[in-house]
Amino acid sequence: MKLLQVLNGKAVWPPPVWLMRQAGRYLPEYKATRAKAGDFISLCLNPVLATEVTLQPIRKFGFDAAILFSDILILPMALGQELRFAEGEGPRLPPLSSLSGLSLEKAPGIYAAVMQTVANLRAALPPETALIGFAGGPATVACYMLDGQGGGDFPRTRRLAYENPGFVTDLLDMLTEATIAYLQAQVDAGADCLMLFESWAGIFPAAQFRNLVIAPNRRIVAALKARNQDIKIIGFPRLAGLMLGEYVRETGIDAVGLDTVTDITQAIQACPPNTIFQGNLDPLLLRLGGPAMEHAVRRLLASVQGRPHIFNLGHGITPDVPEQNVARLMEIIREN
Ligand code: 1CP
Repeated sequence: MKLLQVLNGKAVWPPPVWLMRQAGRYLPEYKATRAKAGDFISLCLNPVLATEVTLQPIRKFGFDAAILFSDILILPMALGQELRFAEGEGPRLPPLSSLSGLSLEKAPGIYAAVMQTVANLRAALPPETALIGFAGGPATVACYMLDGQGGGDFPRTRRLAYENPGFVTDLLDMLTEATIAYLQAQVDAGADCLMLFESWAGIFPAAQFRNLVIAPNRRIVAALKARNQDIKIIGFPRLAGLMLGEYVRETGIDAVGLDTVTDITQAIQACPPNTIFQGNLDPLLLRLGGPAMEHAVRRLLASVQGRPHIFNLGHGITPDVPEQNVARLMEIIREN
């Protein structure tokens, strides 16, 4: 598996490639399967259909890795918080004001469905395609649990972090333990490596970034590595800015996802030597295609030549991306 070779520090060329949200609404076959499932959550919790949508982009484009089809908010749902996806508006949860009533035993069926999908996937995927298991980072998941929705800068979470830090820390402790168990179960079910999505890491000031993002991520990495000698974990502290180097150093993560705004050459300087990067092509370029995309892809490839690198976007694919641009992207990378 090229992805695992890179995560083990080998400079594979051309680099392995996968795309965040590679299973999604830009693919007509995804929309058809989602319609069959009824709604997004039912799709996530149906092992047969979730396996199918995970495999669709692998069949079509031959990515080097598949990512479990699920969502970071399935974990709060498994812990007992209500979750719904309002059509066209994203997730909605009742904003949390106490931890009572949340526990991993709350909804074991949810947990079991996800693990069944992981097992189906490992059995169905070609041996050269790595299976990535994932969870949201505790700070990012807490943002949705406390604010009840995305779309802004999580004002309730930001206030609570100052006004009731004990509550926020208790929630993060609980989520950290739940995330360790959830990711361990994915490894046991067949995930080849893991990714932690700290998509909203960048909303916190430095001191909170250390307590709420770095410390829980470090605990998760340490616990999983203590139990699984060779497990590799990719972190994605989106919009971490100048905190990126500290994040990589302190968490012990094996590779780090770069958002769109980060200059990869500066990231190389800010992080420990031999840090492995993933990303950071602007998703808008994948929508636009043509010379702008081709130029940026070649420039990114040139800047990582000779390094272990995972080709990806700086954030997820948007539903308006034409499929032929994804096919062209793969051609450019593979003709290198
Ligand atoms: O309508 C649909 O079909 C739903 C769109 C969709 C999809 C395809 C959502 C709703 N989630 C997903 C799948 C998903 N989400 C995956 C599957 C694997 C793949 O990449 O192919 C993964 C890994 C995620 C992770 C996720 N969910 C993140 C972290 C990554 C990121 O994008 O920053 C976050 C923040 C979420 C929350 C979420 N789920 C869905 C939406 C619209 C949102 C974001 C809401 C917001 O803007 O705050």
